[in-house]
Amino acid sequence: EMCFKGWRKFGSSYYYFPNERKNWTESRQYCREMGADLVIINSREEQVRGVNIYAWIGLSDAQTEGNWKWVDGSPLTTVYWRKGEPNDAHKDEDCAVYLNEVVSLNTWNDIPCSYEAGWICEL
Ligand code: 2F8
Ligand code: CA
Repeated sequence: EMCFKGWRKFGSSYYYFPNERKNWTESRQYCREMGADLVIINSREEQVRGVNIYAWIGLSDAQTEGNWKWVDGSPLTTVYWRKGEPNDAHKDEDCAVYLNEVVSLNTWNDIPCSYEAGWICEL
């Protein structure tokens, strides 16, 4: 079975949690250079994997404000925004991060795409 060093297998996908911080575009580029992309969360099983720092997911509304799309263009089937999110704070929050939430499955927040965060690749 194919297995990349440092990647973790859950279900039918492999995930990578780099120990660095980059903005959303650079994070996505990092994943793509390995033939992967930022994670697309489309099941409850995928959503429960915890990370304890902000980590970019493959979700953005940079193209059209309020129209959140996954990096592969697929529609949101499962939605796990934190309470009150997405709020486009300061009208400048077009990229989504995941932050583990102990008491709730709802872990997503929108923040500025230029912010330096961790990220999750999926292959
Ligand atoms: O209260 C929610 C709010 O908290 C922060 O802003 C103060 C977040 N910003 C960053 O983490 C950069 C907002 O995105 C979030 O909506
Ligand atoms: Ca927000």
